[in-house]
Amino acid sequence: MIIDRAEVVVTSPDRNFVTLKLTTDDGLTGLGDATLNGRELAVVAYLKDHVVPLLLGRDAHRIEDTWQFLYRSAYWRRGPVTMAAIAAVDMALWDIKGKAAGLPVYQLLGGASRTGLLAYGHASGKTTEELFDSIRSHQEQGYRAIRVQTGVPGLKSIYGIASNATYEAMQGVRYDHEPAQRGALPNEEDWDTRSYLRHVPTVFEAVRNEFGPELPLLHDAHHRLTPIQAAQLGKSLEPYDLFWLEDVTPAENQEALRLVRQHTTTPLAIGEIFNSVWDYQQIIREQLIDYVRSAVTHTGGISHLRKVLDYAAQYQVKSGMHGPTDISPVGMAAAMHLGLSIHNFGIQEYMRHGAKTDEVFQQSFTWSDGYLHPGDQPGLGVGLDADEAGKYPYVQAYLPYNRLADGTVHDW
Ligand code: EZ4
Ligand code: CO
Repeated sequence: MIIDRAEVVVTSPDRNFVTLKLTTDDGLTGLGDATLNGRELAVVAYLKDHVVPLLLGRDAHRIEDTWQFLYRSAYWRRGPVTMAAIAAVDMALWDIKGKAAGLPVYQLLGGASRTGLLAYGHASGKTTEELFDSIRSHQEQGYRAIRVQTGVPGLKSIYGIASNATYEAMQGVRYDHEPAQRGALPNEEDWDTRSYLRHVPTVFEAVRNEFGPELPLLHDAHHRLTPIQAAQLGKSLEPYDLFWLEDVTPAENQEALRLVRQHTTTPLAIGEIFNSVWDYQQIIREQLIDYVRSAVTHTGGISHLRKVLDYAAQYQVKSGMHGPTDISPVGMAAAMHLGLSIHNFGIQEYMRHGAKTDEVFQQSFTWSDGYLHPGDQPGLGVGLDADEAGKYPYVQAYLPYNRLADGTVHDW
């Protein structure tokens, strides 16, 4: 089982995706997701120029050795580009090993610890009315846990909102929020923390009054608050019993969460932009968070994220893997295999991909009654149709950014 071909496939059916495809001398293939939203081509270059030449001729069975070799021999460790590239190799090798064994990857990871993965979707609306419609439509699609984001009075555009206008422009294709915009330059959005802090608790009060106490509700503050503002938000949301409050402060400063934790019992989730166990070391050990938001795609693959989650398990911290549309179907499948096998699974984020994406990637996961399951195909259970992929060349796209009223760039 020697790796004798490694191809990097870039395709943009509904958005950009980067996929690594490895082929062994005995004809097995494996897929890995290397999509880094808005910086896709940096990972393509890293893979093509620096990783593919190192893979050819290696034993595809040696997943851990290949991981350590790519991580340590680069000398320049970690970072989103490097760790997405290593993640793709790791996923593709697990896919190949599963096919060689005739088993789905979750069986190789220890077998199923549960029958399905509770998933949450993204409800949003510029107004409370739009938000309620969106929550209802998610419940009709089977979601049993729902993230709530709304417009804030006085702000033109804000993270996390798919308004009815967006929905109509997309001809009803999807009601989820997709932040990356195609175009030569990123969109500029506006931000005002005080308006946000005043408004959000009123929204959760309205949602609880309308939908009752049972429905698990989540919210994402998207890195925009200082520690004391985050503490204030967590405290003001306590009456509405959130499943989690996500990314309250910019992720770089792990110590910030100590202050937040001293003031609120609202559960905290963080880490969608983290890329290694080192980013979590202090916040897990000090029990400053409740959920690990890392995606398999951005955290060095199944092998590394499993180590992060095993470490987290010692502190009763659970998984809450990132699953926006910028994680490809391959990355989502990897998340589902890992989530099914670990004991400390918490919840899986799940936004549906567009119809074109589902034609490029053949998938075998199931979605029923609010639960995901990766299926029982050998490997990850995802195929890539090269002809379909070839129809959609890369399109420049960026995530937006923020400015305050006085023009200062703020965290997006
Ligand atoms: O902004 O995936 O919780 N989900 C999120 C996402 C991220 C995008 C970035 O590529 O915060 O919407
Ligand atoms: Co988030």
